[in-house]
Order: sequence, then structure tokens, then C-alpha cells
Amino acid sequence: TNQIASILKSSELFPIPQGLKLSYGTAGFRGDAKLLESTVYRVGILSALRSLKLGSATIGLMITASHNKVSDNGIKVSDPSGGMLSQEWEPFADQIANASSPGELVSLIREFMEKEDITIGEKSAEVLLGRDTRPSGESLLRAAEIGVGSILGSVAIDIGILTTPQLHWMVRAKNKGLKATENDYFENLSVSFRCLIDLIPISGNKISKLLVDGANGVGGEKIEELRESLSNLDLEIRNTGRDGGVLNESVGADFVQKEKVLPLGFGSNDAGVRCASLDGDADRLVYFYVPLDSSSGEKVELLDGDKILSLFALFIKEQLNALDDDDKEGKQSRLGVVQTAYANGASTDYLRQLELDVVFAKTGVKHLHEKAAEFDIGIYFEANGHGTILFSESFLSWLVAKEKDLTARAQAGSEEHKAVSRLVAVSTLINQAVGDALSGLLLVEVILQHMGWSVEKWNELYKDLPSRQIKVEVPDRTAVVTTSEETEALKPLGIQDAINAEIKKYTRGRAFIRPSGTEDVVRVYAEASTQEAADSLANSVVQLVK
Ligand code: 16G
Ligand code: ZN
Repeated sequence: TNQIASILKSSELFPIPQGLKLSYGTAGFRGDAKLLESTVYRVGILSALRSLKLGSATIGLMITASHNKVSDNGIKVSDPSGGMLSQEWEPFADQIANASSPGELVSLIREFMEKEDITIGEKSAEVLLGRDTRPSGESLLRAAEIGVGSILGSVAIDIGILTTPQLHWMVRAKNKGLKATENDYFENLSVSFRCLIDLIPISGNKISKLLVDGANGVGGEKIEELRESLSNLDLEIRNTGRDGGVLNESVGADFVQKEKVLPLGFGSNDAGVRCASLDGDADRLVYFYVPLDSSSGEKVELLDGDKILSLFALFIKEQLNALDDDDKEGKQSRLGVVQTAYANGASTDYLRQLELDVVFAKTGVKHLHEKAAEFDIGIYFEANGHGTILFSESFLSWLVAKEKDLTARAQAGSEEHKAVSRLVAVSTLINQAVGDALSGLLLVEVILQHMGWSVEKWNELYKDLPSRQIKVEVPDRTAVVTTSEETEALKPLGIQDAINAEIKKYTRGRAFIRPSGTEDVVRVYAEASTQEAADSLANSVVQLVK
């Protein structure tokens, strides 16, 4: 048929490199950009099929390798909700990415379409294509376009250079029938930010400067655009990529969080100034500062995803407490937080002490997101700075109705009304699709102004336990199998007992191992009451893994 001919013809343009073996992994396909054209083309096909399967809903494709080096690239799919591709389709993604010939590709597609009951020709598919600033992005985007176009009646829309969260936001908005351009995204952020600023109880606080490290990527550029429409924020942006710096090279959130050092372009002259770092595609955010009393040169204090989560949780809880309980009509406000095994133990203690429901999920945004969506308000963060706040549809409509009701009863200036309005504004400011460094940064800034806090004061919420991460190269990382929250190893048999015996030797000791979802290594994490102890615990666990 025409359809088969169309795929056969276009796939001839993208032969699969010899020996390439890829897996959709934790967050899409990633690898050396030079090897990815056939993969991206095939994911283009998959995304068009996904759209057809879901009644022509808009699907998103993002071409990025996030915090990885500039010569790498990758591709991931956004489902109509703005969330990650349904895990049920990952095996099909793996199969077609690795199909060795056009013939095999076509038969895999036919088989899958039959199984999923997807028909071509009745409806049309729509796919939004975005990419980060990587030079390889342009030709990979063309490959994706050809892939989408090879499914008859499909439309690919190139929306250009974007942050990953912008793409997810636009896909979500489009499918909800809302305004969904980049301008709408910016307007949404600036309006809800303004609204939260206007609700600050103590006005007239002096606003201190924020230094932003843009990782020489797309985030710096976008934040500059956003700045035009923001007041009440004094921003200086460095590492925008225009000054010759290389994407993610000694800059960016991943670098700062893993190495616990200053990014390039920052130094002891910046002591005492609040700084934020984005990653290469602006879906991660961490804060840091150089202490004023730092005698030992450029020591850096890191405020990671756990600390951002704690700040958000504190603020949301404060607003929920201001709601009048009698009015709840039996509705419980359920605020929950989701962390991974990498969360610093001190942060978990702090959150529990706030009497919050703390649950754990497997590493990877899709796992945290799923668990957070079970709460009325669910906040999730990975220690690496990826996270957001999800509001359930039902709780949000309850809040909006409540806001109207209070206004009607002439309670517009009441504390309760303000708290409700703040929660509604947070739900529009913070990206409901995925973690978003831009919206996260605006929320941190407004909460600090609300509390009248400096970055040091925020940092004092709790003190991180010293920790150490080590990666171990092993012949077969799949030999390590963990429990669903990755806190304990089930295989190899006996290894967890041996790890537990090591942990026992340390005050506040905690350690775990897990196979990486993005690299061919086993990761070891350890924490304890001193840095020496954390290092030593990590090293003894490494010996057990080897
Ligand atoms: C990916 C994940 C990130 C996770 C990391 C773990 C997304 C969007 N990104 O970057 O959440 O922390 O993988 O990598 O899900 P690892 O499995 O190699 O430790
Ligand atoms: Zn990223």
C-alpha cells in the first residue's frame, strides 16, 4: 500500500549505523549526535502513531541531551498530558529504534498497528517538534519531520529552539484547548508571578540581586526574554552561550550539584550573592552561594532539589493552614511530597517534622510524577533539581470555587482569601507538565520575598548530611536488582546484608546501590555524619559491588 511504500522510501534515507543498540531508558534515547538520525526519524514515526492512537491528540518531540555534553543529543516524547510517553509504548520504541533494515522496520510497525488497532487515513496526526541549542539539533529535527511525515496525513510543526519544559507545557495547553504559543507561556509565568508578588504580606522589602548560570544553553536565552515582562526581580544572567562558553562544560545545574563547585564565570567576588543554576535544557534548577566568611577560597553552599522542595512545602502548607477547615465540605486537603533514595536524609527528617506525608519513588521523573499525582497537592523533586508541584483537577476546581465564594461574601481581603489566591496562582506559575527551571526559579524568588528571607536563612531550614556518590563500572549492571524504591538491593543475593553490616558501623549511616538508567554503571550513594565517614562508607560499598 501507499503507507508501506512511504515508510520504505523515507527509511532508506536513514540507515541504522552498524552495531547501534539503543534503549528508551529513563528519559528517552540519548547518544552521540552523529549516530542518532535513524533513531530520531523512527521516533518521528512513533509519535505520529501515538497521536493517531489517541484520536489525533497533539504529541510533542523534544530533541535534547539535557546536561550531557554538547556532542551528544537525544530525543524524548511528550504525551498529550504534557507528561512523559506512556511506559507501555517504551518496548515498541526500543524495537523500532533497533530494527536493522527498512523491511524489519515496516513489519514491526504493521504488527504494532494491528495490535493497537491504529488505522491510517481516517484522522490526521499532529506532532510539535522542539530542540535545544545543540548544533546537531537542526538536522535531527529534519529527520524527525520526515519520520512524522512518512505516516500519511500527519502534520509536524517545528516550534524551534525551546526549553524542554516549554515544549511539554505547550503540548499540554494545546490538548486542553488553551492558548499554547511561547508568548502564552511567558505571559502565563509573568501574570501569575505578578499575582503572587501582589499578595506578599510585607511589601517594600529591598530586592537583592539574583545571579543566574544559564549553562550556555537555551535557559539563559529564554530567561532573558522573560525578564522583559517581569518587575520585582533583579536578574543578572551569565553563561548565556553567547560569550563563547560551551554547553554544560563546567557550568550548569548538573555540574554544580554533582561536583559541589562554582560554575565557570562565578568567583569569590560573588560572595554572599544568591545564585541559581539551570541545566542544558532548563528542566533542572539548583541554587548556591559563596559564604561571605569563606576563608578557604571558593567554597560553595549548595541548595539542591531537596531544599527547593522543602521551601515549596513550607509555603504551601502555610497557605493550606490558612484555609477555614469548617468550609471544607468534607474535603481533606492532602499535601504530599515525593523524593527518591538520593534525597538527603536531613531533608526527609525535616519534611516529616513538618508532618508531611513523604513517599519515595524510583529515580526518573516519570516515576515521581506518577506518585505526586495521587495527592491533592503533590510536590516532587529529585536532589538533582528536577521537580514541580502538581494540583489535582478536583482540588483546583474546589479552590477556584472557594475563591469566587469568598469574593461574593465580601471576604476578598481576608487571610483565607489571600491564601486561596496564592494557591491558585502557584498552580498556574508552576509547570503542571514537568519540572521547569524557569517557573521553579520564579516561585523560589517570590517565596523568599514573601518570607523576607535571604539565601542563607533559607539554607538554614536544615543542614545536609555529608554524602558521597561513586559510579562503578561492572561487566553487567543488570545483575543489580533493587526494590521498587531503590533503597535496597534484592540481587546479587546477600549483598544487601553486607551493605547493612557496613552501614551499622557509622553514625547516621545510609547507603544504597542501583543500576544507572542512563549509563552502563552501577551507582553507589552513601551518607553519614561526617564527610570522612560518608566517603569511607561509599568506598566499602564500592568494594562489595566490584
Ligand atoms: C534522567 C532523568 C532524571 C534522573 C537521571 C538518573 C528524566 C527527565 N530525567 O536524567 O530524572 O535523575 O536520569 O540517571 O526523567 P541515572 O539512572 O543514570 O542515575
Ligand atoms: Zn535537563
